[in-house]
Amino acid sequence: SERIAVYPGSFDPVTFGHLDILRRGLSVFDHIIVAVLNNSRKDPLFSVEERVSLLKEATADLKSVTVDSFEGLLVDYVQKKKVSVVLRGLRAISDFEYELQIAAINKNLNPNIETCFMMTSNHYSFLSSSMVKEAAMYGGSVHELVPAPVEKALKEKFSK
Ligand code: COD
Repeated sequence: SERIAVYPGSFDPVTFGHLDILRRGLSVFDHIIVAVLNNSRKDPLFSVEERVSLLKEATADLKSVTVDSFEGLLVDYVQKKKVSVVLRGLRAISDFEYELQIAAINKNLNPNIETCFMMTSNHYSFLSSSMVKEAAMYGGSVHELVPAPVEKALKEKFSK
């Protein structure tokens, strides 16, 4: 049977760090569903439609990837998709506690779902969506951090 994982996140916006985990995840899973959180509590820079669309562009060359969005609990979405594995990336030590908390809550909510962590490549270990947004907001170059359509979308957001 196919090994499928859900790769959830805010992806506000998608960076080369996210894409690195995705590509490497494809060496372990046959198919990955990228699930963008549609969260009204957080205040994202990009709408969920924009985030999904930028992810679709960035993953257009990856046949075994689908991009979707979800609301509510991650474990409910994962179960609805009949998947039992959540894929997450781990960067620095600072990610560990946050990721451990999410994984622990999810395990509590649904013990049948496993979280699988992949270590970030050293090259991207400093990279986060929030740093990218801050750099772009002050006119810094994010060319090496995000795909070209994301760079363009950031420029448009901050030129307003
Ligand atoms: N290199 C490698 N991996 C990276 C990098 C990088 N440079 N940057 C980010 N990543 C990884 C992250 O570690 C993460 O695994 C993934 O990419 C997505 O990152 P983000 O920052 O876009 O996503 P988050 O952390 O905001 O996502 C949080 C969730 C959406 C998963 C979480 O809030 C959630 O599930 N919410 C739904 C409600 C719910 O179920 N709550 C209970 C559990 S918290």
